[in-house]
Amino acid sequence: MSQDRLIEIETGILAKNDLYAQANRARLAERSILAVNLVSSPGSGKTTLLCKTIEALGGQPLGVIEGDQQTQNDADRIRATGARAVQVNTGKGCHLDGHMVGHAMDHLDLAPGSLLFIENVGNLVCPAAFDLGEDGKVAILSVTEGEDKPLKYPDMFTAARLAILNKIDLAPHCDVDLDLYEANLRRVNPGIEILRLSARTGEGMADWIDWLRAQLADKSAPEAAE
Ligand SMILES: Nc1nc2c(ncn2[C@@H]2O[C@H](COP(=O)(O)OP(=O)(O)OP(=O)(O)O)[C@@H](O)[C@H]2O)c(=O)[nH]1
Ligand SMILES: [Mg+2]
Repeated sequence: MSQDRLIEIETGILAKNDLYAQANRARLAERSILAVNLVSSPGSGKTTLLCKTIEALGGQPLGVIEGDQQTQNDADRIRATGARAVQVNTGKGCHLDGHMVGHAMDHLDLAPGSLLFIENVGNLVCPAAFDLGEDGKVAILSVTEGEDKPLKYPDMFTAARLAILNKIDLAPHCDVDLDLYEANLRRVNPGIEILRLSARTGEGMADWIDWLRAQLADKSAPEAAE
C-alpha cells in the first residue's frame, strides 16, 4: 500500500474517532462528569493505583472503564473495591477509541458530578493519538521502566497533563535517577505536572487525591476556574 493511501486511511480513522470523542465530551459536560484517561506501558500500576484511589476518595461517585486486549481481570479488581466497572476487550486492538468509550458510558450511566476513570490498554504509542472525550490524560511511568522513556515515546508525554512516577518504593533497589525522569518529561512537555508516588506504600497519594479533587472542583464550577 502506498504511503499516501496509508495516511488517507489513518486520517479517516482519526477524524471518525474525533466525532465520537466530541459526542462523549458533550455528554460528560452535560452532567459535569470529570473523565481521566490513564495511559502507560503494561504493568506500570494503573489498576493498583485506581484501587487505592477509589478507597482514598471515599464517597465520591465514580465509575471505571477498563481497556485490555483480553480478560476481565482489571474490571474484577475494580469491582472488588465496590466501585462500578465496565471491561472493554479490544481483541487485536492496541487502544481504546471514542466509540468503545461511548458504549461503555451507556452501561455505567454515571450520576452528575461523578468521576470517570478510563484505564487505557497498556501501550505507550497508540493511546496518545485517540481522543476519548476525556478532560485529561494522566501518564503513569514506573521507576523500573528507564529514564529515557519520555524521550522515546514523546507523543504520550506531550498529550498528558500529568505524569505520575509510580513505584518509588522500588527506587532504592534499581539505581534510578528520579530527577532525570522529571527532566526528560519536561524536555518533551515543559508544562507537564509531575507527581512521585507509590501505589503500594501510599507515599505521594495525598497529592494525587488533591489533584483529582481540584479537577473535580474546576469541572463543577468551570467559570470560577477561568
Ligand atoms: N513495588 C510496587 N509495585 C507496584 C506498585 N504499583 C503497582 N505495583 C505492582 O505492579 C504490578 C502491575 O500492576 P498493575 O496495577 O496490574 O499494572 P497495570 O498498569 O494496571 O497493568 P496493565 O493493565 O496490564 O497494563 C503488580 O504486581 C502490582 O502489585 C508500586 O507502587 N510499587
Ligand atoms: Mg491494569
